[in-house]
Amino acid sequence: MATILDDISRTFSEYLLIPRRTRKGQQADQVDLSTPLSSIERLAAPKLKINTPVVSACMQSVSGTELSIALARQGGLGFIYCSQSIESQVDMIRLVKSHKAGFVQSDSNVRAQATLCEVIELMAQTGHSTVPVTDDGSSTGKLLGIITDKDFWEFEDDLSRTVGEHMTPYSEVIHGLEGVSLKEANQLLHKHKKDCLPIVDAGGHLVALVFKKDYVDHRRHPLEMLDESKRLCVGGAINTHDYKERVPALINAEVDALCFDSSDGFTDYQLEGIQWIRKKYGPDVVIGGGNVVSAEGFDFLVEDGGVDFIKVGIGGGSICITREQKGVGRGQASALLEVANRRDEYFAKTGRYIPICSDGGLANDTQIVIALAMGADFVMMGRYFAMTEESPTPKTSINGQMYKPYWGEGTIRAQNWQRYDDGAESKKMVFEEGVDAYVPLAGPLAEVLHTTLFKLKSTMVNVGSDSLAEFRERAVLTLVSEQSVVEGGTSNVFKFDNSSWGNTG
Ligand code: MZP
Repeated sequence: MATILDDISRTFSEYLLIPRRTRKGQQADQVDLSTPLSSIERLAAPKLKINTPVVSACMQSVSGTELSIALARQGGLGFIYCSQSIESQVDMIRLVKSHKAGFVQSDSNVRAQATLCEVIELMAQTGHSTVPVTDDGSSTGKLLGIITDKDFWEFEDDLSRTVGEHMTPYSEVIHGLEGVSLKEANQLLHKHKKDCLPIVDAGGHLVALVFKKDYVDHRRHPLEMLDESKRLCVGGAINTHDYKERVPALINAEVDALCFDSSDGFTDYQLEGIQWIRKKYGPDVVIGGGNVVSAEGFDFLVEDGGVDFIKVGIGGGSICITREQKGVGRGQASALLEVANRRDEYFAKTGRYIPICSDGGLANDTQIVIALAMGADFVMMGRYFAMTEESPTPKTSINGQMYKPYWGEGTIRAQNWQRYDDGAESKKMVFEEGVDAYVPLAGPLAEVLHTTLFKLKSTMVNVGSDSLAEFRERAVLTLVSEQSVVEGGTSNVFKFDNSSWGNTG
């Protein structure tokens, strides 16, 4: 006969945090939100740590290039989806990694014979006001000079004159030599009061450009997730079907973390995939596994597979209908509590700490806070990021409101056959596990996330915690009754409806 668990499948909205003592001097702006994304062996430093405990879902309508860049700049990590060809996933990863390397390849170049009119057109097209002049007009040609929008007056000068007549010639261009470090390049920019530093090789060919604005930008994003070469970090989703081809390609593109994207990770297929990657690439590559919703699933992927982090959650996603369609899943709070408990037992027994990611179903900022209090090291979100300006879908106006399309990976639209079949050969999708929907546009990622994280930090102060580890340790939660949920809202007051003020003038 089937086993019936004693506990009810519970969700985040059924819990509240009880405040703990706040120490003198504890303030939201001093809370540290950094968290490990890879296993920790006996208190050694993790291979990968993120500065903000949020990652974006491995979904077509969420983790595009622009979103992954925006999220990495806020200290989180985007997981570029694998429901696309290996080549296009690799291209997206490369785009994120090359976004702001400090050294960038020049993408607007001219020959000295070009006219001012042509260079004005180029500047308007690319938005760049500094253009290297090379012998063949390419980004790797011999550098002859630099022309900027300060070298001519568009409405005064004769625009049929050549770039060569107006540019700063190479002999007067402050430049760096190939091999110079980013720090030295920035020092040259500072010393010579320049905005752009061309880097040339021993033969005088253009290699890269370094911009002052990138340095300033970096200083403005202190939590930015950078790799050792100062490039933005990015994750890549993988599946159990083509990992033998996809993983080498992603590793070659220098992806920072891999993550199996599967609604059910408690399978021999995923175990084989993890073991294959470990055997080929050793312990250094960061691998996430899942999804699981039980201690048994955790043991399977950690003890047998050796994953770095575990994703928890089946059926809670905002666009997910797996529970309705298949009768599989578990309330997200119950799943997370059980897996986090097993993670702590495993740590006590082995000294190996496995970070846990709560994936899907976070309906508001409060639930993010509760998930982190319950033991998640970080959260993965789809809907939340789909609502931002940077998600890859187009803005759409419906009845005067702006929306963005958001669809599940288990929809026919996502054409993601591998994820939802039984791990064998791909086959035609017989039923959908996700829906195709719209979400309201919330604004730029940085602004939306800033509010969420500020709320999180302020709750952490209520619980007397300076770090996420301390938050998990000190958190005391209580189940709430339906009546206490009602009590938590406003009561017996007339609420002003801001939106109606505009209508009534
Ligand atoms: P949410 O943040 O929108 O609530 O949930 C995002 C999560 O839902 C994803 O990270 C993934 O685990 C899950 N997901 C993605 N597609 C489907 C589906 O089509 C799904 N059923 O459940």
